[in-house]
Amino acid sequence: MNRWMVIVGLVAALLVSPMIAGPASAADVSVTLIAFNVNWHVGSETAAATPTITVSPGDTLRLQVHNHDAFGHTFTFPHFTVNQPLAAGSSTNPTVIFVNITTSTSDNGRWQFYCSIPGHAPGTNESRTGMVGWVQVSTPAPRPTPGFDVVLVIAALAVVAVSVRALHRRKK
Ligand SMILES: [Cu+2]
Repeated sequence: MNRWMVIVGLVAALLVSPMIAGPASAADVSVTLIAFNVNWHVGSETAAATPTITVSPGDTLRLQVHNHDAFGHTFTFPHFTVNQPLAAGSSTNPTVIFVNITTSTSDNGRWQFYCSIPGHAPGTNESRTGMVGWVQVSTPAPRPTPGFDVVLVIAALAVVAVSVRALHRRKK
């Protein structure tokens, strides 16, 4: 084994190694969404209003939707055909509902949810204001499919074999 063989082998390994990791698998994304002061907040009452929740396609968004206000709201999410009433609650005794949303690549994009109580989220369709938030479904940076990885490994091994042979031939 000469040193060229080692060098070519190492270069090939470096080229191929980042491609061997498979695509990110679907995850459960748990989020607490709080209705408070006629705004949506993620995690706590004091978190910023009009939040954006980001998931990857294939993820299941497991929402716990709380109402801390002493009057009713709704959790209304047209893109995912969800429309659930939220009875009055309080900070110490919130009303809680559970909403699971499973995404796919066909959901890629930014989708608005809101509260349908008149005056809480004025506007129409995806451009309401006030008691609104968004779910951003984004595909992570593309990775080669597992089948393509195998092709790359074979190609890299072929490059090594051909290089080694060429070096040997030159020595003779
Ligand atoms: Cu409301």
